[in-house]
Amino acid sequence: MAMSNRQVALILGEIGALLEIQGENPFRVRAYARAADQIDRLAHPVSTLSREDLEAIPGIGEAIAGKIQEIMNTGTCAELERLRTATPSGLIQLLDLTGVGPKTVRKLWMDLGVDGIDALEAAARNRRIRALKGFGAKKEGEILRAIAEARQRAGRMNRAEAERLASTLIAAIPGEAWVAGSLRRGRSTIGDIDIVTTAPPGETNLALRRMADAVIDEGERKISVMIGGRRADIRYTTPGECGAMLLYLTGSQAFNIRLREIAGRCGMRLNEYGLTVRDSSARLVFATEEEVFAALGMSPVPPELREDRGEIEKALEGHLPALLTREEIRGDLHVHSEWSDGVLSLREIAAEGERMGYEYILVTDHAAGIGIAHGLDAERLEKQRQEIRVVNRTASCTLLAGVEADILPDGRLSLPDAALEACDLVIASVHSAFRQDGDTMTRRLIAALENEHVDILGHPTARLIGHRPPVALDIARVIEAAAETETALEINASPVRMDLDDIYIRQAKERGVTLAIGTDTHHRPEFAHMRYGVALARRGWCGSGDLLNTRTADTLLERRP
Ligand code: DGT
Ligand code: CA
Ligand code: CA
Ligand code: ZN
Repeated sequence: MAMSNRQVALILGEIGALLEIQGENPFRVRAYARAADQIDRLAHPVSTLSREDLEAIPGIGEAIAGKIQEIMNTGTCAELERLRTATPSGLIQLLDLTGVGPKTVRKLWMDLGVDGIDALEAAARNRRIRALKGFGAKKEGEILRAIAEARQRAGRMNRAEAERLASTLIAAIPGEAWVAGSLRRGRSTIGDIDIVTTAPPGETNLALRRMADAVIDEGERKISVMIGGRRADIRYTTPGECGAMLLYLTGSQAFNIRLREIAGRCGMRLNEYGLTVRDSSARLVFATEEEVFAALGMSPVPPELREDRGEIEKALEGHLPALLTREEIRGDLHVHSEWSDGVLSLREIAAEGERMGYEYILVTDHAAGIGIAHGLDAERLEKQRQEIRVVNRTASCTLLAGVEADILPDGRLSLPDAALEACDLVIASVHSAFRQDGDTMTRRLIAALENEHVDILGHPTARLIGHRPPVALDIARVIEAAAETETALEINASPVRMDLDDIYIRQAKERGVTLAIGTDTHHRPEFAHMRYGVALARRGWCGSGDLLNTRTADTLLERRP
C-alpha cells in the first residue's frame, strides 16, 4: 500500500524537528519543515511522482527527494532512525504537547536536563520552568495543562508511569496502603490506579485533595482523584476486613464475577466487605486474601493469573501451576553498553549485575545496520569480546558476549554469519521498515528465526506503547517457526515495549517455545525493569523451566554449536 502525502509529510516534519532538538544546522531544519509543507499541499499522490517530478517541486532538492523515495519504499529512512536513536524517546513525545515545539524542547533538555514528560511535569511542579529565560509562570501553567491533556489523549499508562504515580499517592496517604487493580496484576498497560488503605478517611481525603488537580468523588468509603490527567481510586477498609477489599479491587472484573458465582453455589454472597451466608445476617470478614480463597475452597490465585483464563478451575482442583519467581532469574539477556547506544561501560554493567545478584548478563549491543547509531561491525565486536574477557577476570557476574543484530527488510541480518557465530548468543530484532504488510513481515521474521546463529527474537512485535502500534504479523506462524528452529522469543521488559505480551507468551509456552526476558537496558535504573518481565512471564503461565534466564551460564552456552 502506498504511503499517503500526509504520512510522508509527517515523517519529513519529524526529521526537521529532531534536527532542531539536536541543535543542527538551521538551514537543514528549515529545508525539512518546508519540504513537509510542500508534500502536504501537493495536489497529486506523492507515490505517483518520479524522481524528476519530486526535484521539480520548489524547496525539494536532490537530497530530500532521495529521502522521500526511501520513505515511500521502506516506511522510514536511515536519517530518521539515526535521529530517533540519538534523541531520548521522551523528548520526541514532548513534541505532542500543545504549545511545545522543538526549540522549547531543546531548551528544556539542555538547561534543565528534562528528557521526557514525567521529568517535565516534575520541573513544572517544582517551579523550575518559570526561572528559565523567556518562560515565566504563565508558560509553566500552560505546560502542566498540556501534559494533563496529552495524557487523556494518550490512553493507558505504561507500568513505569503507573508505579511512579502509585508511589506518590501511597507516600501521601497517612497509613498502610496497597496497590490493587491492573497494576497489581502485572498488566503491560494500566488504565487507572487503584489503592486499598486502612488509613483514616477524613485525614486521607484532606491529604489527597491537596495534591490532586480535581476530586471526582469523595466520601467515607472512597475517594477518586485526577492527577496530571490520570485517575486514581482509593478505597478505605479496616485491618480486619482488608482481605475481601484487596481481592475485590485487584480484580479483574471477569475474575470477580466468577468468584461471586462460586460463592453463590455454596449458598454465600461475596462482596468487597466479606462473605455473608444467605438468609442470615452473619458476615464473615477476612484480614487476608488467602483466607477468602480458603473459605471458597480454592488455593490462593496469584494476582497475575486473575483474568478468568482457566486459573479458577485449576485453583478449585488445587492444581495451579508453579509460576516463575524473581529469585529464579540468574541473569538479564538484553543490555546495551557504551559500545553502541547505551551509557554504561562493560565494567559498570558487571558491577550492576553483581548488585542485582545475577550470575551473568548478556551484553547485546547493536550491530551496524540501517538506522542504528554507532552499530558495531565484526571487528569492533571482536574488540569488545576481548574487553569482556578482561572484565570477566575480576567480576563475579559474568558478561556474555552477545549482539543485537538487525533483521533487514528482506529477512537477512545486518551481520555476516561468521560474526554471528563468534558471539555467545545472538538477538535478532526489527528496527526498520515497520509498515510492511503482515505476510512480508511474518516471512521476514521467520527467515531470521531460520538463521542457525539466531538464539532470541528480540521485541517480536516492535510496538512502542503509546507511540507505535505492533507490526502486522501472523504471530501463530512465528511461534510455530520459533518452536521448530528452537529459537527463544523475547519478553522485552522495557515499560514502553512489554513485548511479547501475556497472551502471546502463553501461546508460545504452550507450543513448547522458550522465552527470554531482557530489560533492553541503556541506562542504569532500567535494570530494575526485570520485575515487569517476570510479571509478564507469570501472566503467560510460565514456570522457571520455560525461561532461558533461569539456566546457568554454562547451560546457556551449550546451546551454541
Ligand atoms: P484498568 O484500570 O483498566 O487497567 O483495569 P483494572 O482491572 O484496574 O480495572 P478498574 O480500575 O476499572 O477496576 C479495578 C477493579 O475493581 C477491577 O479489576 C475489578 C473491580 N471492579 C470494577 N468494576 C467492577 C464491576 O462492575 N464488577 C466487579 N465484580 N468488579 C469490578
Ligand atoms: Ca485500574
Ligand atoms: Ca479504577
Ligand atoms: Zn532493539
